[in-house]
Amino acid sequence: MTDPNDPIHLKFIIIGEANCGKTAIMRRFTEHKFYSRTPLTVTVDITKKPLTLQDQNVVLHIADTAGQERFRSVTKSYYRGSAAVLLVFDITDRTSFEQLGMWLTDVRNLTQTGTVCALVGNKFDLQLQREVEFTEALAFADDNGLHYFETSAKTGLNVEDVFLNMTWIILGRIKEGKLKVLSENGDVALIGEDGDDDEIDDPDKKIDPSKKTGQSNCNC
Ligand SMILES: Nc1nc2c(ncn2[C@@H]2O[C@H](COP(=O)(O)OP(=O)(O)OP(=O)(O)O)[C@@H](O)[C@H]2O)c(=O)[nH]1
Ligand SMILES: [Mg+2]
Repeated sequence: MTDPNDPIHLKFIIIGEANCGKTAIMRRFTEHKFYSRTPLTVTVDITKKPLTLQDQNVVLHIADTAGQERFRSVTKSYYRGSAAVLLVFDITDRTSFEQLGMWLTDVRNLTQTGTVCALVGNKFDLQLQREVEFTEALAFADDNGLHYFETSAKTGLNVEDVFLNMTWIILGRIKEGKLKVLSENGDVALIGEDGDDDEIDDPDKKIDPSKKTGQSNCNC
């Protein structure tokens, strides 16, 4: 890290099934507001959020992606260079949980080693209508090396925690020299043991999702 007054730009991406609350989480965090009716996201919306952590100024570039299948080929191009992935499902919608494996395959194939991943079970305020138990989601997160949070974009529960925790972890890795920021729009890359940057697109450095289900590129 250099001058703490110079902000570090980090790219976050929010993914998950349509209607699980990705946009609501992003707007709760950036605007402190909740909208009960929101239009579906078409491709990707990027919002910048400045914050200060550990005396370090940071600007998060948050990519809120569309969950609908028809936009997936476009949204896939936004994974690359993300410091953090927030993989969201709706705790009241079992299908959104059952699709997580498919989303994780994209994460493994499209992010670089070192990306921090969080699994976010949203709509906690509707927990009486739960279709996914906390323990089941936590077990899935543990099996796949993900941090697990339950949030409510409606009440604001844990929303800030997700973003701040992920930022905290990334800043720690940057301080340790394990990650470095490549450019102003928040791309990050691993610094290899020999001091060279890992080649992000090297397929040999990717984990083949068909070989092991319990692993991820995410180092969390
Ligand atoms: N009760 C409740 N409703 C929520 C919550 N989060 C989102 N919603 C509602 O769920 C609906 C879908 O939310 P969005 O944020 O638009 O969902 P999305 O994941 O961005 O959907 P796509 O853009 O189509 O991928 C909206 O009516 C939101 O108001 C929450 O925490 N609690
Ligand atoms: Mg949306």
